Amino acid sequence: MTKTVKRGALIVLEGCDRSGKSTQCTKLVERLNSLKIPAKKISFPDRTTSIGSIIDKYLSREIDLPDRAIHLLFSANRWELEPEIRKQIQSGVTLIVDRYSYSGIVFTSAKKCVDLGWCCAPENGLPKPDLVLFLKLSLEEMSKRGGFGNERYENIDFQNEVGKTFDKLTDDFIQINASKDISTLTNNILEIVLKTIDNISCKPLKELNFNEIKVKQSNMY
Ligand code: DGP
Repeated sequence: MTKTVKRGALIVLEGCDRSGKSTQCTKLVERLNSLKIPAKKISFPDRTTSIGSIIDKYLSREIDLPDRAIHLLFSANRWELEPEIRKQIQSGVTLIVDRYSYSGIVFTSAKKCVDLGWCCAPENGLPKPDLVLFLKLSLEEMSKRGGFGNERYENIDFQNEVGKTFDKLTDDFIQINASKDISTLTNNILEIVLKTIDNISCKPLKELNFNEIKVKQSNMY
């Protein structure tokens, strides 16, 4: 008799720049692996693909692109990894994803060039995360961490706008106070992630559908 493999969980960490997402994703994968839970990290944008290399040039200001064009490229970057995401999840690997469709929607929407509905449309149908953790950091703390480089979007005014737009989109996010120290934060996040992994058992992976966005449904953790 063939043994059915329990699928992995799709876990997304979102938040403004400098909120510690990448560090927490890495630490989380290490902790899960040390508990013998297969887990891998994925980051968006994935700058290693050909679409990702155009995004990289855009972010480093080497090239300019119209807002709608770059929006669709960020989305295409997620779609090109979609088959791999499904494959990994079905083979039992939990994916810890550093940014996802929510960043895509919010960063374009914060430019105020197109409406939210237009920003959401290309994301519909991508695998829906089992859990979205939003790392929340005040603007004051973000500016203390500072260290913004020369990349596009790396300035406090725009990040402020991004934060406000994320606040409007908190669709079932669990909010995490990102001002805690790194290991306390990892412990907090791990606890929630382990519960999610336990709970998904036989539930199939769903698909994103932003046609009915729920606004303001978050709880501060
Ligand atoms: P990161 O590698 O996480 O630092 O992301 C690079 C920058 O790109 C960061 O300022 C956030 C922004 N970004 C990430 N995903 C998207 C997206 O889907 N669309 C847009 N417009 N910006 C994004």
